[in-house]
Amino acid sequence: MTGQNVRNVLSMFDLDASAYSADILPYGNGHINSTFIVESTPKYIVQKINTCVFPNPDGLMNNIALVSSHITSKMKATGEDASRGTLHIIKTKDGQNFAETPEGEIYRIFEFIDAISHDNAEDPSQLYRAAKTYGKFQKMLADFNADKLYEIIPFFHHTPNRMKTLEKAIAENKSGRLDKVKKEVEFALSFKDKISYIVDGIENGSVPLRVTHNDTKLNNFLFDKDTDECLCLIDLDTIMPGSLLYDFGDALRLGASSAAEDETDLDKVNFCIEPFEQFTRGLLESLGSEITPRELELLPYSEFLMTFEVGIRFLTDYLDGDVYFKTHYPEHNIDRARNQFKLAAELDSRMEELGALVKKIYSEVV
Ligand code: ADP
Ligand code: GN1
Ligand code: MG
Repeated sequence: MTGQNVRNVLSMFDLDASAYSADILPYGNGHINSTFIVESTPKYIVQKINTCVFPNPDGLMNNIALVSSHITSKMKATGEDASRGTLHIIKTKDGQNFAETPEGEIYRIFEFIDAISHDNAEDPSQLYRAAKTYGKFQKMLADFNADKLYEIIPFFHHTPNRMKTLEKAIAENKSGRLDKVKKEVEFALSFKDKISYIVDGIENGSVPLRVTHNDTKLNNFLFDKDTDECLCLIDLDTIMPGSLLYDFGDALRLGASSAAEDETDLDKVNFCIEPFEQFTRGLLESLGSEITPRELELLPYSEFLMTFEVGIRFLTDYLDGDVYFKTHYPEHNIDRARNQFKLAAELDSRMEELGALVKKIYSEVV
């Protein structure tokens, strides 16, 4: 897709006049949508929505509109400036939350939030600040009526279901790549009995359903580019009822890794305890005794599980022929899977130590 396609789309939206002739450049490192920045004053973020992943743009954009306006009102009520506190949708000239081109492509535009994201933590204290932002996000949404939300991707973090999808991909071997990944498949299947603790908790009520973000990887948090203050969580595409544990684990799978998600030198891919400690501290300071005993107990496990889960999703996509995640070269998905499996194995072996650390932090802050 070229900047010209995006430029044609701009005329459908109600923008500052300078935007229509400004430079348009690809932006960010998301794996799902195609993101561009419009270099006008003010700047804008334009996204072509991936309709294979999000086939209901109406439901998707309605969720984002509801959640972002809820957050905006909460912030305004406490006298805070919401302009960098959540996403702000720019409507089309006919008042819609997205535009459809004659070719059937779906685009949306947000105000550009003057801030940056980090693909990996550069300093463990970023995780403390991210956790505070997450805690605030969670609190602001505590009285949001989850029934208003369209369930964007059912079973999104249902790991046993993700395992079934992997097994189907193995059986079908659509890409013909199965022989190359026997070791990874064996690794994935060996964890089959250890992947249902969160869904079991939801079922038996020990893990409450909350309105959760469901995609809290570090580059979905924005930070002030000068002060590194953590400002907000973006990428609200997967807001749905879910578990706090999904968001905790997903934030740390990259936030507490020593390397990028696609680092191929696995000796460089290690779990770092300090960001884990910082994020846990920030979250527990924010949520206090609102966290249930079972949630507390499963915090370390959730990081293992979210790392393992996305590992099996990358492996599944590799076997399916790279149809879901954006890839930049043929082996990208399997490199990501190996990277996440290395971390997952390390996390699995450190559960006791991390459990003790969580207990210690809880006793200090709550
Ligand atoms: P994807 O769903 O593909 O991950 P995101 O919505 O996360 O797409 O956007 C990709 C990246 O673009 C983000 O990681 C962030 O760096 C940047 N970004 C997205 N929206 C905004 C915004 N409104 N203001 C500033 N940066 C943004
Ligand atoms: C995708 O959209 P993005 O790049 O923030 C994916 C997440 C994965 C992540 C892996 C809707 O996140 O679930 O954890 O890639 N989002 C969707 O990096 O599938
Ligand atoms: Mg993203």
